[in-house]
Amino acid sequence: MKIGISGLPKSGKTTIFNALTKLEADTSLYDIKSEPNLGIVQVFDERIKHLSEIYKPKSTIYANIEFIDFPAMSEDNQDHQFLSTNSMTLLKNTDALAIVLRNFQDDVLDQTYHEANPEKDFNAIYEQFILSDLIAAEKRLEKIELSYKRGIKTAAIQLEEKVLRKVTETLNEIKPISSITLTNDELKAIRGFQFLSLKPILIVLNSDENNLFQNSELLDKLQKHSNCIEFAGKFEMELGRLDEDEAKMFMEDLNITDSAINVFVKSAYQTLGLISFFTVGSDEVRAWTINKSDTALDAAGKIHSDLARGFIRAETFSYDDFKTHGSEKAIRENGLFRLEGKTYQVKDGDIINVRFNV
Ligand SMILES: Nc1nc2c(ncn2[C@@H]2O[C@H](COP(=O)(O)OP(=O)(O)OP(=O)(O)O)[C@@H](O)[C@H]2O)c(=O)[nH]1
Ligand SMILES: [Mg+2]
Repeated sequence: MKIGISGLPKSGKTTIFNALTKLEADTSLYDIKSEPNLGIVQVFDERIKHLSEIYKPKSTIYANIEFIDFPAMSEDNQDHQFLSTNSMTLLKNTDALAIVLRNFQDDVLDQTYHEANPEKDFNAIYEQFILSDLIAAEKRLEKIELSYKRGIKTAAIQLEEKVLRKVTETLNEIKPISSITLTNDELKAIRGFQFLSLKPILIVLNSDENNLFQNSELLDKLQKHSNCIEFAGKFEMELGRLDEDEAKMFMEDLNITDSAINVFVKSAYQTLGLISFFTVGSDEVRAWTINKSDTALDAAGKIHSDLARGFIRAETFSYDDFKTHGSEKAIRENGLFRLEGKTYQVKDGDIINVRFNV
């Protein structure tokens, strides 16, 4: 899964990136960088750790998240090209965006930009996403008109046109594409555009350690736009450099109960509607990430296309049952071992072995 970290200049994007990845990318009050930072983080899962202890596999594979920390978007971009073409392509290729909003006071930043105003900043960013989408959609509509004039009028193009008309209408009302109800076919027709205002958004309120957890009113307002979490970015980044016991002590001082990455991952899975299923064995214990609504067939395809093509059934039991009973044998004896078909809706924590024949 790829998550882009985006936001206005000096909102603390790279600081949050460092806190999440434990990398040490440059943060600065003055310098402006133009290239993104990349980092990959394993998604720690207690369940995988436990399964690995029992199956003792040759390899244990956790899910991972790739973070891309983008250069800043400007606040009042005249030509709406808020990122270089290269960065824009990277941004569009993400599965979700984490939008960092500055909620800390800093004399230099207050003067150069304005005093921290997270809600205003969020709206400014969202408007840029909407404008960028609108430009792309309108460009395509012009091309479609040209095709029509040349006599090219396939069903696919007509569907695309119909959806793009809906899209531009909504964007012109300064509303995101995610606010339109679209069928799967309609979504497919515009998937290639990778519209920004269609992406799941996770808001990261970057507070000062002095005002952390004192922003409930603001959080409520932001929550209306999208899932929102609050970090003291700089403090979290510094915590990442301490050993575990030391970090724990400092966290207690600020009433922080969980690491930034754990809080982030939980919220990201929720925002994106994701769950985990596991495969186990003496070779490999592994976590897989799928959508909440995915079926056993989707899960099989996630592992390998052959498994979906030759799908026979999914031998399934739940991690919780496994934890309670301690072995696959006990799971079977207690009638908790299930044979599921293609349309079975996979649940978070299912342990699956796909029987297939190709
Ligand atoms: N007090 C305080 N300062 C912060 C916090 N987060 C970031 N800063 C400071 O703000 C400045 C900018 O931080 P960066 O993380 O580089 O911000 P950025 O959004 O990546 O900046 P650009 O990529 O240049 O737009 C640095 O001087 C940070 O130390 C915070 O939570 N509290
Ligand atoms: Mg940065």
